[in-house]
Amino acid sequence: MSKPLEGIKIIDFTHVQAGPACTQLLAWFGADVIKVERPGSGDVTRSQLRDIPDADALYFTMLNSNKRSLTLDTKTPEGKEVLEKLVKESDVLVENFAPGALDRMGFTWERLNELNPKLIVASVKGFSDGHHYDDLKVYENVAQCAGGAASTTGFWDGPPTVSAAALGDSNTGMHLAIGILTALIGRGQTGRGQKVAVSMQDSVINLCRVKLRDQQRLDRVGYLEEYPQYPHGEFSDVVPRGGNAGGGGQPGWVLKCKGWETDPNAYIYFTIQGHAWEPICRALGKPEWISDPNYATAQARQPHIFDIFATIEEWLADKTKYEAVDILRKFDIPCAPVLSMKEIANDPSLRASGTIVEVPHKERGSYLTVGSPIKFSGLKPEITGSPLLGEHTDEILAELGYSKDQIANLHSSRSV
Ligand code: CAO
Repeated sequence: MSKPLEGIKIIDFTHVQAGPACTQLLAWFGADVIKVERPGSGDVTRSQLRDIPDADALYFTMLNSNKRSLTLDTKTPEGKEVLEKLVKESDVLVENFAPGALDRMGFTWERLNELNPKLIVASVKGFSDGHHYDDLKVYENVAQCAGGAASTTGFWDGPPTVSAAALGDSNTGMHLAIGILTALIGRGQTGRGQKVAVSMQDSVINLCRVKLRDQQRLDRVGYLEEYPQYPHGEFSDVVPRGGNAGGGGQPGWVLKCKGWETDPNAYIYFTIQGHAWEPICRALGKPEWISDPNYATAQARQPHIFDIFATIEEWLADKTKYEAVDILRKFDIPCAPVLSMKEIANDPSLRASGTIVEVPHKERGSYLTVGSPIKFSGLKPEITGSPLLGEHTDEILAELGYSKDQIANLHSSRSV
């Protein structure tokens, strides 16, 4: 089966997580992604949080599948020459270096555009160009704090809290992938490449859109009716942390199930959808709540929503999270078990769909990774292992027209 991005050549000048997550996605869909890494060390994640001595760490292998690896010192004249040749033959260059690093290397946008006017140059930075923090180096949690996620996550009596989901890193990579694909379509119309830039702060803000909604509602009316602080607690003038509240028009909470005393994940998420109130009452064996004026409408329920959740927890006390969901699904109630990473790793449905895949690796044996979350009717992304450092250097140099002797010289000058 041919892949839609086949024939698109990408210089993958990325490291750590935000950039690699973007280029990995494009590689799954068929692009030839050439990971350019510093000779000797490579992407820092190759050696970060190692679980097997001297083998590439999972941090690297899980973000760099389906790519080729070229070692290249782009600060030597010989290395620069190789990169220039590559730039002339490529469609996209993706980078997530610290602000100014590519310019200091001599590869400004103007220079890249001069070398190849069709090239799309895609960058991730912590903050957008011109922002008063645009000189900062940024990692995941910095972006979550600057993007409004931390101030609105956690419990109201605790500090701002970051999420385990990579809202700053992988999320920014996904935004960049959309930008690159858009620029590729644009190039089809104009024949020209362009600069595509995504900041980690902006990408987090984009996901915190509903919190900006809430800020404006709070400014206008002084309270937020779906937050646990309403109606008994206090609101200040900023969107508060709402614990596990539903956040939309549907109240919800994480509720204890059988075994919660010893199992940290014996919980379900339970949502009270307005029009599902009747089935909820039936499922819980509380048919009298259906017509009781204290319970019949969402507005009537809100003042004692936590008493309702407590009643549901009593009902859950003798049911595992799986048993509970199996009952509740029959009543069309939106709910799910709280799953541990161990349960996710072993979930047969996730294995069958290709969301969790086991892939071979030359040094590690096989490892688990997350496959494509995007499913197509005409494409089944095949996930391959990540490349070893410099595994494809000679092959890529030969494709660029270098002879065996020239390749040997590049090796001896330590440029590759
Ligand atoms: N050959 C020669 N030099 C290379 C090279 C290569 N193949 N690859 C990288 N380098 C050089 C860079 O040119 C840079 O040199 P100068 O500082 O002399 O200009 C140097 O390596 C270090 O790059 P860096 O500053 O990007 O790396 P860092 O470890 O200090 O910072 C990070 C890491 C992530 C904080 C920073 O890159 C950054 O802020 N990136 C943008 C935001 C981002 O993507 N963050 C998310 C990372 S995922 O959590």
